[in-house]
Amino acid sequence: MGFRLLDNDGALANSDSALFDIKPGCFEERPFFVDSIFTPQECAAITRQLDLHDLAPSRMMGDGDDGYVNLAARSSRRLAVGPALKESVFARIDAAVDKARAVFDIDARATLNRAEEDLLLYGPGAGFGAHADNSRLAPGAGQGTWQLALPHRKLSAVLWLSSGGEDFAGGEFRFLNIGTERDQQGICLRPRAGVLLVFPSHPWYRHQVLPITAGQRISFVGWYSCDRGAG
Ligand SMILES: O=C(O)CCC(=O)C(=O)O
Repeated sequence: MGFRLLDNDGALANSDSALFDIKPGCFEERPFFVDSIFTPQECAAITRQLDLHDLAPSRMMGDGDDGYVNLAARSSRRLAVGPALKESVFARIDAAVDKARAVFDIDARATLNRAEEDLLLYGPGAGFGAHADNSRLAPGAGQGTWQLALPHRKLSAVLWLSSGGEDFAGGEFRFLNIGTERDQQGICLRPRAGVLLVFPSHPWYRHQVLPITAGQRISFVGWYSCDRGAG
């Protein structure tokens, strides 16, 4: 059965204190969207235009006043990217995210708007700890109870610019709660240059990036709000 993003998120979106329970060891098959939107050659051309030394700490959900925390040194770094390059890459990502709406049963009258974006670089030893893109673990409520922190994020999109096994080793993208009883480790995806992954930002799609053991892994990330049309 299709997964209704708006219905499922509605309760969470309306309250800051809404809690969302995921029990340990609880796996489900839920959809995500994968498409190849750039060729490896295009990815290499984009990478050549980046300054791989212009780095800042990356961020994730946390207890900061604005809902974020900066991550420690053994994590991905945020890369600066000029507006022209960023918009030309995101024009293609935005169009693919719009195509993905069918997978998530998003109402045709709703509009998806890119609300935030990041460009991430991972060197050897770096990874991205398990997290949900719009929620954080509720303080004192025990493992698996999540609290909505960034309600505007409804869909997450990740475009990989480099390939696992070629440009870097390790660095798999792992959904922790998606899969069946058979794959208790969740689903692990090996990034390929030019491939876009789209999934809902809420805690069912909790994910992590496993540590990179060699090379460099680069990804663009975008978060989309979903605004209902009038009427
Ligand atoms: O780099 C990736 O593949 C994923 C990044 C991520 O999980 C995030 O920015 O929230």
